Amino acid sequence: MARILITSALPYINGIKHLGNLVGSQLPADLYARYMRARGHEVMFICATDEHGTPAELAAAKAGKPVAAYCAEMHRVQAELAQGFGLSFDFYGRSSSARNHALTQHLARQLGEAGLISVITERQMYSPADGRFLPDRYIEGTCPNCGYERARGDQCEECTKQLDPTDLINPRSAISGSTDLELRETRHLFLRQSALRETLDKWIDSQTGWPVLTTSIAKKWLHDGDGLQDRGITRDLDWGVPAQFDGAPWEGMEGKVFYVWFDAPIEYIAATAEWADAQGLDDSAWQRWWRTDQGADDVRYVEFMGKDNVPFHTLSFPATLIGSGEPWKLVDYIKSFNYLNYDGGQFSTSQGRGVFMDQALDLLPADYWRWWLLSHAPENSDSEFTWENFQASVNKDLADVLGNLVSRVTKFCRAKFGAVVPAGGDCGPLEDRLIADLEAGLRSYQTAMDAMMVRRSAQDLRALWVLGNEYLQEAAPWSTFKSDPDRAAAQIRMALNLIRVYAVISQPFIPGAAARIMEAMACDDWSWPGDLRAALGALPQGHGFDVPDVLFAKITDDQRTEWAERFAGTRS
Ligand code: B3M
Ligand code: ZN
Repeated sequence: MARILITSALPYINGIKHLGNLVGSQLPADLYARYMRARGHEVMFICATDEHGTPAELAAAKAGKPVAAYCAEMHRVQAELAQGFGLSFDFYGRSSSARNHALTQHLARQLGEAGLISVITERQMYSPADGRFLPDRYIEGTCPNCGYERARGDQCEECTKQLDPTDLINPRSAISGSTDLELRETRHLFLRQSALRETLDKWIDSQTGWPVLTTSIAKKWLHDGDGLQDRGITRDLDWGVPAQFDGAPWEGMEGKVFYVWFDAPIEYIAATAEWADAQGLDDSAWQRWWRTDQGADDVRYVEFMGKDNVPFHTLSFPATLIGSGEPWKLVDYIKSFNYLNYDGGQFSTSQGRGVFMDQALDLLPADYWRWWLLSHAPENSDSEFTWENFQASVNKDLADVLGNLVSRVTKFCRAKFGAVVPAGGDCGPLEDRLIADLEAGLRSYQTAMDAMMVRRSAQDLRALWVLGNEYLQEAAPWSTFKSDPDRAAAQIRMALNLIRVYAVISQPFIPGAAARIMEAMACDDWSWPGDLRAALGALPQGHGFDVPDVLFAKITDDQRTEWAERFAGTRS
């Protein structure tokens, strides 16, 4: 049994996330966490809301609420939606927690003592019209790297380059739209990442098997142009972790806070401490996941994120942890994703384009979305959500292949043998072949799941469901029953057990349906089928069951057309 620490990128607090956000980190992280637990490993699966910085301030202002109240409310909303999607976090924290304040300030102090922080007087964008400095997302303009016109002052979403507000061409205030901007002097703390460049380079080189998407982005920002830049880690904002603490070594930081991207990844650790606090456990409970001097050397740490988050996780966050000089656990594997597009364009939070998590759950149960999103995860390139494609996969994979099998087998059994696993009859070569095929298919599925190959895992799982359908087609118990009812009993016994095995192995993808199948089968043996032949005998002769209600309803053409129209515009 291994110990596996899993973190999903922390969703910004600034509103309900769309399906593109969901499939880019939280959902595949949940798939992996569920699978690893099902295989018997000890898992710590952490997520939190990312509550600081300009995204939070801008959204609160738009909602006309104080930032703290806005964040508290949106945290509840996001936590509920996460639960609605079956995201099985061990803890869903808040980056505004006391734990994160303390740890962020602690790490900054460590970095300062290591000589890795400098105080720099620099000129920042100031807007007389708004009466304030405009850091990060308070400013928009054209990306100097790729020409994207809606780049924000912290990062270009299009090419992933980290930016400073002063880098933007044709800058404008995101608050007032004012282009009357001037440069004013202000003092900030800078993390001397350039001093860690070689260390980071070596560390990345020592990581074997990272996805190309992850490594190529990291290497690009390590080596392109002037190489890794020192980064300002404080901001002229009110809301955030104050850039000071008892005995603060830095003057001129009064009234300033740490940059959101400095404190947000630290929340992965702080949220684990929040978890320990919530459980009434002491510090050793979270430190065994995060401190290599407390046993975290044995932990395998995997992070999930969209590609725009990769530079922060391959460079900035490791720079913080390594630079602190303390024995923090570093990530072992970064699974990153491309973008999911929506019907010929981009999903967009700011423009309200696409389907958002709350809207999705209003239309259909979580499993429908989980299945489509995971089986179409944007792993090797961007992928696209279309209503046709969604309808086709739900109807074929879920309703026709899996749902129909469950329904046919349980109904036929109830009609001919009663709602119990029938006794009598023997298995033969047909069943031997089925088991051999299932064993090979299950091995392939496990390999894909172990390697976090999300799409391939979905294909492998579907192929396993198909084997059951093919078996049933060939065994044809409805005709066997007429000539040899005992043989039909053995076939149906096999099929009922197969349904239980499907629930167990499909649970990471479709936990809701899996739970309903198990409930109908009156079984709570969720153990992974290590020995398939034995697992296919888990439901003994005479074991009672219920016929479940329709597992997956088909999406009709009318529904598809109606939804496509309803979600064609933007949400206000
Ligand atoms: N909140 C960006 C995002 O939601 C950011 C991730 C933080 S992970 C520490 O895409
Ligand atoms: Zn760009």
